[in-house]
Amino acid sequence: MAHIYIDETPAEVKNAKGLHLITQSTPNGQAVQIYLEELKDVYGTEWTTTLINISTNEQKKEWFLRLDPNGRIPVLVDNSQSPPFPTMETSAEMFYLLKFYDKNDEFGFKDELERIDCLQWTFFWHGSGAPYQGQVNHFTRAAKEKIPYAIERYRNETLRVYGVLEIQLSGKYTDEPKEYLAGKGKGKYSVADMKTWPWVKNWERSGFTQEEMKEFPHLLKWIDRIAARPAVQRGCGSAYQQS
Ligand SMILES: N[C@@H](CCC(=O)N[C@@H](CS)C(=O)NCC(=O)O)C(=O)O
Repeated sequence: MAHIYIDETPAEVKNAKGLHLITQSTPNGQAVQIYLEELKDVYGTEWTTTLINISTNEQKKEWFLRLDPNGRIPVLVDNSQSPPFPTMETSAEMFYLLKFYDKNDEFGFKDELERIDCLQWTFFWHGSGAPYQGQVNHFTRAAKEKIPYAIERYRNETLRVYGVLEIQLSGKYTDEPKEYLAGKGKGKYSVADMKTWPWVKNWERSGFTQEEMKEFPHLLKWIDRIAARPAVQRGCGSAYQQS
């Protein structure tokens, strides 16, 4: 951990006073951006940011790989730890913030079973949502060759996981509709929602139709409910756009 910074590490990263986020405003970047903005509203949390452009492959350079061997944004470093502590993977970064910067569990839970509920919905999107919707974007937009089998497989899988979120939010099997993914009763806005929302809100950009989305009325209302939050708007806003 002592050698996470080298000469090539940008000064703004190694000299940051405390929390520093290296990001680009993609759905993965936005998840952590939104949580930091929420923490600012509750606790006045401060951090600094380095915006990178992943198309230049900055994230594959040694200075970056020393912080995140996976070479992907976002990365959160905390220079207030001794030695400085880097975290990779959005959900782990959010759980780091929950542990060290959200002392009242404002966006988490104190009850142990609700904590597990929050973990399971965060993991669900991390492992079973983001990778599929990411592949939809890749095979429909980025891939040089259009492969119908791959497009159909990942579109269907993404619609299936949207259906899982719809089951949870509609209360189909519990007779208790929820406003948020995790927590007792109607649920509570938490890192599970912040992890999931930046992807799902992009359903149209991922090529899903209004007709297809009609199957998920509770999910669509959840998208609007979260979109109305000022911190969410800032977390996806101009402060994170490359100039
Ligand atoms: N599982 C990772 C995924 C991170 C990820 O895929 N980041 C993308 C941008 S959204 C990236 O950095 N891509 C550039 C690359 O793969 O070189 C997380 O949740 O943090």
